Amino acid sequence: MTHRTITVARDVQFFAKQTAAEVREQFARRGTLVVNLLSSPGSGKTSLLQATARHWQGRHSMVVLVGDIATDRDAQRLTPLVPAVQLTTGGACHLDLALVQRGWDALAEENVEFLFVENVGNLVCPASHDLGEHLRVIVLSVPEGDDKPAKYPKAFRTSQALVINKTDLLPYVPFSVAHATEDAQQIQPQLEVFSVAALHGTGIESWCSFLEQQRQKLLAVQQASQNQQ
Ligand SMILES: Nc1nc2c(ncn2[C@@H]2O[C@H](COP(=O)(O)OP(=O)(O)O)[C@@H](O)[C@H]2O)c(=O)[nH]1
Ligand SMILES: [Mg+2]
Repeated sequence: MTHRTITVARDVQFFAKQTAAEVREQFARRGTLVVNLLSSPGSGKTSLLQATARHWQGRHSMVVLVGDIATDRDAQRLTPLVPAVQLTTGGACHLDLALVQRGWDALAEENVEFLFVENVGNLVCPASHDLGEHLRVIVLSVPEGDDKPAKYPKAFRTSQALVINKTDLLPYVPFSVAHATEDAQQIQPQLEVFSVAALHGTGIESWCSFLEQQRQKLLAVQQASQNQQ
């Protein structure tokens, strides 16, 4: 049997990364901050979005694209509060850019300040897919254990913020916020950390202020680049 070696001189995800960068730029020009939420199933992504929507009601515009393998239950939970579209992957363990784009087109919303993409619950695959987001946020809940940052480093390494949720359960479950934070920041020193209990609205104000600041930064960069042209 003969062998041939083919040298791939280009990153196999080159075109996907290029498209994601273009999408990021388009949303920045519209003034929309795109936030990709990653976590294992049940950590509280939808609850965090519900709490965020309640906190901002009437003050900031947000929309949600919510990914799941099956059902539109999360979209049903969100639509009484904000425009939301369910993205059903039919088995795929993560969202891709094409599906997100379809969801965005289906929303047909204008002047959106915050676009949240709730990824499929999974701490592995979503970490490898750029959805054109400006901010990647990982949600870790207290009952999952504080060892998860060290066990799933890529998800934490590629995120800019960590939300520790279900802190109301700290008296009942062995979990050290300090330990989880230390491990996560060892992997990603720039990681901003928020402790919340989404179900009760605890800590939501600082989380929302952080998002508002991130959008202001995006607008400032956008303004500076327009002034240069
Ligand atoms: N005790 C407690 N439960 C929560 C909290 N946030 C979410 N939950 C519960 O955790 C479960 C999963 O939440 P969900 O938002 O669906 O998680 P997702 O799968 O990441 O979107 C639900 O039963 C929520 O009511 C919280 O802050 N404290
Ligand atoms: Mg959900």
